[in-house]
Amino acid sequence: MSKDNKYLVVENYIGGKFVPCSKLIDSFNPSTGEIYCKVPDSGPEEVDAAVRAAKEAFPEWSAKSPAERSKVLNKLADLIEARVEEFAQAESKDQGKAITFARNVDIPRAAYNFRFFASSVLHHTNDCSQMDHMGCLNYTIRCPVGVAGLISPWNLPLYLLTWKIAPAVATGNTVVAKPSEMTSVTAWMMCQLLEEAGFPPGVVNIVFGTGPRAGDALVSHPDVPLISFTGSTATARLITERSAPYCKKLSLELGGKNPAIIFADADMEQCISTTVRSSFSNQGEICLCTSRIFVERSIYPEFLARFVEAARRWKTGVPSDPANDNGALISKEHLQKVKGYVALALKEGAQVHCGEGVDKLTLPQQNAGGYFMLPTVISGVKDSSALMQEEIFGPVTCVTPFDEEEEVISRANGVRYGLSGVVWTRDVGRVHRVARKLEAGLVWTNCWLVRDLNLPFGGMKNSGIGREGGKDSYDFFTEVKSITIKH
Ligand code: TXE
Repeated sequence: MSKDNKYLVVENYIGGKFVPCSKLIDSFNPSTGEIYCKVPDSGPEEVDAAVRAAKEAFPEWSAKSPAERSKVLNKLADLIEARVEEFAQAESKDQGKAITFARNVDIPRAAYNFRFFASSVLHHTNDCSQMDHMGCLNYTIRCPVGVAGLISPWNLPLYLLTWKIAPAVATGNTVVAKPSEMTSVTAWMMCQLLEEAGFPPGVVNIVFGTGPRAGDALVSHPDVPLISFTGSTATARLITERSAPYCKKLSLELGGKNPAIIFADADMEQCISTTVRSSFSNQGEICLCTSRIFVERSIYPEFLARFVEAARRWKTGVPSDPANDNGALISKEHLQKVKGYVALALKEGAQVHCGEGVDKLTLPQQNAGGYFMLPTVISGVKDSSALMQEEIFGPVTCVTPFDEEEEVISRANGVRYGLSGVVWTRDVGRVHRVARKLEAGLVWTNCWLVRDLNLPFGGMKNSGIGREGGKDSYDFFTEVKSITIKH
């Protein structure tokens, strides 16, 4: 770890040691627009060194019992939990998110990822079948794959990175991880705890840098047989292409265009507060955020009025202030892109009810250069509009009425994405019907973001390939072998 005169300087963590990088890139504090830290601009050389270290550490780590590995994961969870505040402050500065969100969601979940997989890896069993007529016994075993390549995005930096590292190392793999170049600090802070937790050198290696250089070097490295990626669909396509010559095992967790379907019998109070949260949490920068709200026509006017009122109460401001629900968006470019969707809506004749261009956000002088945007609610948008089709990944949501169950299912499914959906109704039969027909990997009813980590997480269509969580992570991070013994 190092610090130059003015900024934090993040270093790669390879083979149990911090290794400075000669080329650095700037990473910004989204709430001020100023440089927060300098991050390695790693390329093939650094990635190769990390892969070699991971390869070297693999035989010993994979030979340990799950219980031994579990102990190390639990210790790391303890160490993160003891430093929640330190990590939360850094995550909030680096990503722009509200400190309360970092404190209550990002960092506790990062620690829990290690705790969960430390425990779940102890409980898996394999298949066994007998063929008495052949005098054979068949059984399966699962072996770690080798060096796992893990690539994570900027929206939930430590949360999503540890969602990959924890199951990978719990199942006996060693890893080379590459966090987003825009949010490197908490991953680097975690590296400072790995030795104390008991990770042997080379089991967890973290290489920082951009996607096209460090990410691509990892994806196209011949000694990395598995890639777990969370990020955009466009990058996932590139990764699929680049890893194809090596037939790598891929898990792709991508974006969403998630609908909330609100029937007239919904508990309005609950539904409004949860839908505001599902639309705007973390500045709308969560792949599971709601961005299309379908409301049954009979309650549409009332819903819209109350929803807009509640969206206005969702406080945006300086991330370090615990009174704020939202902080700043990740970057200037991203802010412009998100605002561009609001401009497009106006051009298309839609109505903007609150937020961008309607309400004014007052910020302290030192945050004038920050990338802030208010929760924005739009109506009157056609289903074919880019606003209803593309992942905006910001605090913008569109509200539209519907008449029939079949109609709303078909409209909800009328996008390329298929990550998640929320259904609001008290009718149990309808819950089952709609959930079954929605083209989504996850469906919540009368709630949002409730996650049992034992259940599979992932999307259909352009939202991804594969599932992770519990048994699915175990399956993904291991190779199954069928063994037959003639007795
Ligand atoms: O994602 P990228 P970006 C969506 C969201 C957002 C858009 C762009 O719509 O607006 O994606 O975000 C690494 N080879 N989501 O540009 O580029 C990159 O360095 C290997 C959805 O940040 O996909 C980072 O570590 N790796 C989402 C990671 O991939 C490459 C979360 C994700 O970056 C690479 C984030 C390459 N060629 C954005 N290019 C979700 N599903 O949660 C980039 N990377």
